[in-house]
This record gives sequence, structure tokens and C-alpha cells, in this order.
Amino acid sequence: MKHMEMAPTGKVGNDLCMHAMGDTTRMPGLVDPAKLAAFVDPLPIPTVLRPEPGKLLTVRMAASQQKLHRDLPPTELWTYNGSYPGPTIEARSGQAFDVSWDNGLPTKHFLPVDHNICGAEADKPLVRAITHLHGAKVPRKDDGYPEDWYVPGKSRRHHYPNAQDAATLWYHDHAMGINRLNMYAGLMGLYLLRDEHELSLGLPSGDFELPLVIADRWLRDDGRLYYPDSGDATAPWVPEVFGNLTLVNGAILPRADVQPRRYRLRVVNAANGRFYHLRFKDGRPFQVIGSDQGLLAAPATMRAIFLAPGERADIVVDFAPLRGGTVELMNDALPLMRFAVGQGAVQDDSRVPDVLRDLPRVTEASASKTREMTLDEYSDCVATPMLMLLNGKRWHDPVTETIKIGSTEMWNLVNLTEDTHPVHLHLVRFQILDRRPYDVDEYMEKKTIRYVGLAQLPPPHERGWKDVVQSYPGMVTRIVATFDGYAGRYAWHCHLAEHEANEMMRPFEVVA
Ligand SMILES: [Cu+2]
Repeated sequence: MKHMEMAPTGKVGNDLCMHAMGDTTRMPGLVDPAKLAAFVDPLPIPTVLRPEPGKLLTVRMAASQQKLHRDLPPTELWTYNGSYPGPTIEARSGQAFDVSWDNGLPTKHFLPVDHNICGAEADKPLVRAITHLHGAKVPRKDDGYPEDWYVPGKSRRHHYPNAQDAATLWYHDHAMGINRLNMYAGLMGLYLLRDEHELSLGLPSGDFELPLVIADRWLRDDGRLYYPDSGDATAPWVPEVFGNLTLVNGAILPRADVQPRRYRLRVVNAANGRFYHLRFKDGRPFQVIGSDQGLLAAPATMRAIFLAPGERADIVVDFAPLRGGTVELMNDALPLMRFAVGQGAVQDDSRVPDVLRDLPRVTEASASKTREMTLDEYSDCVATPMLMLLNGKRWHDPVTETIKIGSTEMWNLVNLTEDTHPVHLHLVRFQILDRRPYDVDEYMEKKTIRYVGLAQLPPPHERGWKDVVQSYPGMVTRIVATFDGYAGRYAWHCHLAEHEANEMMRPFEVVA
């Protein structure tokens, strides 16, 4: 398709859109965030499950009621083990176990299923689920492949080898065609993988390590979740969802009472579509010690971090200078939560070493194969208002990426759209080589890349192992991954859940 057919769509998933949608948007019948008392609810901390090696852990998906703010009625959510976020699963590297993911959901969906979306056709059951452990290197049958969904009343057992480095992983629904709805309904939780090396570093731990699962939602005045639709009941899919309320661990504008000392924050951007530009209101610096796939080589001192859906940040912040004071965690100019720092004297034995781990940078030369992968956006006013594709192909088109197991490949993500897309690969970790501006129009015409600027190295906080990369518009983003571990068919996709659904997701096949 030619450039002219590209949709002149609204900005999706970037600052422009966040501001255009506005965080104070008030629609009739929806909760107005300005009317909610701030920092009155304590920051919820999900229950921690520590499975014993070799044992079976059972986690059950079910509808449940949960208060998201003191002054709001309870909200129906779909959760793992009755809470949003679900329980935090703590695992140790090298200690395998199995989880039985039981589907105890209702048989009717309470959010607008679009039967035009691939995998959600009218002949499919309305409610289906499959849990993907994001960032885990697992056999194909245990990955949570989108087509491995099952219906209420059924369960599926996944084996987690945990044969990888310590990292902030998270689990969430991945059912073909409806996972954007299932995730929005609440089906997600943290999975912290720890290893001996990380535990030896002396980082803040125990009560001084806080998970922060951040995601936006709309709520109706009666407390029910509102998921926007196109206005066409036969094709309700929308290309983006930006709620006006932000939940941190399931609470709107919560407060964490902390001590004047260092804390480790395990941050997940669990939103369907919103990017978060996180900073502290007073501009205080913090140390980023890890990214998606674990520790960086060295801490990166920052005052703000931009996280796309699916991305994680492992952060250490020192509240000692704030004894007796408060500080808000912000998304740009909007507060997300408050830290209220106690008065008492505390002894802080934690530390952040200057060297966190041995982490060699991968090189271009290590790749035995290079693939050019385009990110495309098409206007198709017949079926749907817009369509996002990878390599111009749909999910059901034949597999084009057949990869020899153990081989190292460089994927050049050629973004032809006007938006940033967070690209996630299942199974593997990768490093970002660089991003470089190129002539988009010339590529459309001749399919050749002409660079129009210098290659930009990723900033320090993106130089670790990653499993989501922000592919910027007008840039070629180069990543290098080694496809080791397991053979089989896995998925790669945009982590904007609405894009992924239509149809910014493709299979790749690892072969022996
Ligand atoms: Cu996208």
C-alpha cells in the first residue's frame, strides 16, 4: 500500500494524544477525577505468593467487587484470586514450578466485544482467557499463546522453568481478540523473579520494596467500569483507550506511608494505551536500576522516565531528605499518588552499588541475520476505521519469520506510522542497538532506507535487557535478540492493546 492510503488518524499513544484527550475530560455519567478526595486511600499491596519448587500453584480468574476509591461504590472487575492487581508471584531463578490458571469467569462479557476483530468472531465463545507471563522464557505450550484460550469452567497448567535472570515480570490475559477487554477488566498481576546475585546487592527489600502497577480507567458514576466504544454497536473497537482515572495497585490517588529511607519501586505500565511520564513533583532524582529484563549494568540517575504500556522500571528513591514531608509521584503535571514520609529516625542499611551486574552490550556483528520489519497503519473505512499491521501482514497470514533456534538476529523496526508503538517479543530478551531517523516517503516509494540523521544510542536506562521497545515514528529502531531456549510458534506485537487486537500482532516460528 502507498503512503497516501495511510490513515490521517489521530495521534495514538503519545504525549499529543494524552493531552488532546485530557485527563480532566468530563463526560456525562462518568466519574470526574477532580471531585475525588486525593491521597485518602492507602496504597494497596497485592498478596504475595511464593510457590515451592516443584509444587503446583492454583490461581483462579473470577469476577469480583473492589473499591477503587473511598468515596466510590465497588467496581466489578475480573481478577486473579479476587483482587486487582492479582497476587504478586515471587519466584527464584532456577526453581521451576507449575501454575494452574483456572478460568472461573462469567460466560458473558461485560465489556464491548467486537466480532469483527480477528479471533473474536461471532462463532467464538464471548468469554475466553489465557494467561501470558510477560517476559518469561518458557516452552511454547506454557507461553500463553493468544490462540491457546479456554472458556469458563476450564483450566490450563503452565510450567515456569524460571531459567533466567532476576526481573520484574508480569502476567496478564492474552486471549485472541479480547485481551484488551480482559486486561482492562483487571486480569493482570506482578511476577517478581529473584536470583542470588540480585539478593546479594543489598538493595532495599521487604517492606521497603513496593510494587506500583499503573493503569488508567474510566468509571461510571455508579462505579462500573466504562470501556469506550466507537458508537457503532456492530463494530465497537476503538484504536485507543485513555481513561481519566489512574489506578496505582488498584487505587485512585492512593497514599503510601513510608519511612525516611531508600525504597525500591517495581513499576509496571499496565495501561492499555497510555504512556506515563513519571517523575516526582519536587523534581527529586531517583536511580533506575533495572528495566524490563532485570538489572542494568549500573544505576542511571534520572528525574523523569517515560514508560510505554508493557514496560517496567526498577527504581530506587531516597525519602530520607523528606523526613516528615510528602511528595507526589506525577504523570507530567498530574499526581498519581503521594508518599507521606514519617518523622521517626530509621537506620537504612540498604545500598545501591555502582556496578549492578556484568552486562555486555550486544553488537551488530553478533547478528547472523537482519530483518526489516515495518510498522504500518492503514485506513480501511469498510470494516474498521483503522488497521495497524506488522510487515503489512495480518495475524493469519503465513509465518514469515522462521528463526533457527539459538541464532542471533537483528530486527530493524521501520516505523511508517505517526506514532510510537511499544513492540514486544515473546520468548526472548533483546538489546536496543540504536534509533536513527530515515526518509519515510522515500521508503514508501522505493522500499529502501535512506537515513537522514545520526544513529542515536539508547539512553542509559534502556541499555539493559529489554522485552518491549518504543519504536518511534520516523525512526528505524534496531534491536538484537538471541532466539534460544525453545522451538515453536510465538508472538510479537504492539503492546498498545487496541493495536494488538487489530492486527498489530504476528507469529514467529523458532525451529530446531
Ligand atoms: Cu501500536
